[in-house]
Amino acid sequence: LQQKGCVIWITGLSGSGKSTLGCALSQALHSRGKLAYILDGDNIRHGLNRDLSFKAEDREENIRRVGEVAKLFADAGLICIACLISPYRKDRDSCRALLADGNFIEVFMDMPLDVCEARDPKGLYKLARAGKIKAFTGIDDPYEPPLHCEIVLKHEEGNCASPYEMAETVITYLEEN
Ligand code: GGZ
Repeated sequence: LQQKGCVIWITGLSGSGKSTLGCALSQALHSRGKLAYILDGDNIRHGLNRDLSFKAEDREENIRRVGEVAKLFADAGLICIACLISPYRKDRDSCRALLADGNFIEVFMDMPLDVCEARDPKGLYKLARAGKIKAFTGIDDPYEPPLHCEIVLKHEEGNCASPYEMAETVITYLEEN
């Protein structure tokens, strides 16, 4: 098996398409014979991180643990795709620091809040606006967009790239770097 492991870290608001991109990317990699594995915040919070809430220090611990697990996958030679809101810049940077240079690829789902909120796939924004979920990212909890990340997937009005097109953008980056 000749494959260099790495971590593709997808960050962005709830409803910005992180998990959808993660799945499309994983499929595209598998179809090229690459081993990839998804770590999804929503799933991990039901298992490994079920003891963690959404207060700031628990989000930090959530990201720290997933960063360590992602590093283990990368050490094992897999392409680890992490899909978490990961709202704090310093926490993402700490995960980056665990990997060798070039092996942490940060992908920012640059999707405006109003678009995420209009999509509201799980009705969570509605609950947050009604005060039924507290500290919801983008509503009453911060999101710090990356200042320097490897890939920005920008939402263009009326010209929305499909998850497959976005996955190809990431794969092109991997091939060229
Ligand atoms: C943000 C929340 C919250 C609050 C529940 N804030 O879009 P989803 O529903 O399916 O995924 C979100 C998930 C966020 O988990 P992460 O582990 O990615 O978050 S973090 O990186 O900030 O630790 C959302 C749901 O959990 N969810 N309450 N208050 N998202």
